[in-house]
Amino acid sequence: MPDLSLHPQYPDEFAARYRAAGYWTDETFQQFLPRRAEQFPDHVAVIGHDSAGVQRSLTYAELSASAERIAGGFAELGIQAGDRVVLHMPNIIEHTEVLFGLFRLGALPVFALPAHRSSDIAHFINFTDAAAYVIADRHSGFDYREIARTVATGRMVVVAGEAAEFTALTDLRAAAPLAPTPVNPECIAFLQLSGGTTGTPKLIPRTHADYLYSVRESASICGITKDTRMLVVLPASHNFPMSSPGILGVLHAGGTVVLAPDPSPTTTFTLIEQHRVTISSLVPPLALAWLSAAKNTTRDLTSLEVLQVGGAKFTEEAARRIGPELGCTLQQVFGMAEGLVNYTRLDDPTDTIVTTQGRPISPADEIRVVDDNDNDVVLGKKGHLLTRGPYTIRGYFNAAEHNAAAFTHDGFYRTGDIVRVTPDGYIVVEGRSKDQINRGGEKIAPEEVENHLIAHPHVLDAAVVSVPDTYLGERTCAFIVADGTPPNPLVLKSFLRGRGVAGFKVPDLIHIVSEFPATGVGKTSRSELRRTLASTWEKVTSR
Ligand code: J2J
Repeated sequence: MPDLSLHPQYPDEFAARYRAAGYWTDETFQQFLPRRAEQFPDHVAVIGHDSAGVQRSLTYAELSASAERIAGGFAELGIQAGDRVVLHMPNIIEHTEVLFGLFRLGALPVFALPAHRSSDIAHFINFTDAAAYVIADRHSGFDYREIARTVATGRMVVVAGEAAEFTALTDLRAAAPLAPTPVNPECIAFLQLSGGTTGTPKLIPRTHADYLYSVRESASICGITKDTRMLVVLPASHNFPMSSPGILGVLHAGGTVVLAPDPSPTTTFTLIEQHRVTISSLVPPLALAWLSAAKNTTRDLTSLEVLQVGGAKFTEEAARRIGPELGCTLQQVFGMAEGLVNYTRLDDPTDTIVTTQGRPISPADEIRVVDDNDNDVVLGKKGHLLTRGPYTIRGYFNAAEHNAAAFTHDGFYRTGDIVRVTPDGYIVVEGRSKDQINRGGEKIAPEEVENHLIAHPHVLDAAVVSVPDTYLGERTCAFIVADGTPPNPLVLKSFLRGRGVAGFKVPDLIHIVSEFPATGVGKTSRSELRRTLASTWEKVTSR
């Protein structure tokens, strides 16, 4: 049973400072929705398809009432405040209802992404000792109940749609509304997921006070009001569409969230026209897809005022096309689920918007750019980005050993990003030092995939590296040293899927080699090996 108090808290002096400055308030996610429901009872809070594919909308009053009943339903199932609940739903309206139901109860959502499969989910459930697993029945051709059958034994499973042998979400709605046990604003509200650099994804404990601060400020920086209509195209549980300013920023201001059931331009452009959408957020490959589809669309996109792009580096060339071709303002967003989020401001000069990844939300965000020995570099030079501040975690959940490496002794988070800072304080992302692949915004830890590959009887060793890709920015390539007969790449890919590895983590390319080049010994040798192999690949393909 993990002890939630094991997670490193903000030191008292910092907490006192953040409170005194008004960054941290007493508001919690438990109160968040009921308060908005009093302010904007009849305003539409969320529009989306439900698990049966029917488009529905809920006013603030309706959403709040639904969350109360769902909270009561979870309580009747024995789920209590402080319990972890893995939330594994696509962008359906039940996602928002369950999210606020769990907040109401004081249970802690663990935010799985729709693309995660049994291997990830087993880890989230076991590592957090989750009391429940909440899913949609099926989505995009995948039956989530299969995961429940394999990895959620002994946990409550709640299903939006056809529940089969599990508990139906509709049954929870029949419960009496729950009078909640108040929660402390400086306690953990939920667990976000890290992109990961190690064998298993790390979990990010965010508190009510720190997260709500980032949400309120993000809403203000992005000009969110009750007239905002935001299209949520990226997976709703991801930190970007959840909080930058995302679903929570829009609901904070009394605006309307429109959930896109799939990210295709056909679906999203239709929704923009239908609901007069004013803002959306995308990863770079989707922004490229929108640019290309906008040329021939008959849909009216003129309501779109702001398009946020983030999650991976957006090229200047593509960035310059957004304004003229989509008729809206581009906002670059460089953020991370661990905390720090940077935005270009809506009134920044075009050159700043297209050539930088923005500046931090808060005057209290501390930014350091350092060399390999943690010495500050000269302003404007490239280095490792370290950060500390009122909404950046001080440690991952239950990961003492990893935390010792991922944070400095004085609490700065080592982002693993290589950046430079411009004279006016804007950050330009120049690269990465962490062992992570950024496949169009989806983060992959090479070590995790290598561990799955090595489990194959004909794989002696594996190294997963990133190779450049014009559309995704990066793709993955697995170099394999065979044990006996070299495995067929297609067989190897289906072997990984069979082990419950998420589709985006399955290597795009598989390359069999007779042996790996010799690199230095010691702990860093695998990253060294990956770097050597990545450059080998570039040489092979440029021939
Ligand atoms: C280059 N790299 C970027 C950018 C993130 C808002 C926006 C994004 C995320 C996110 C988020 C980048 N240019 N514009 O949580 O609230 C890479 C960096 C970073 C890592 C974090 C948010 N924007 N990145 O992407 O936790 O390497 O959060 O450290 O998924 O994505 O990934 P993640």
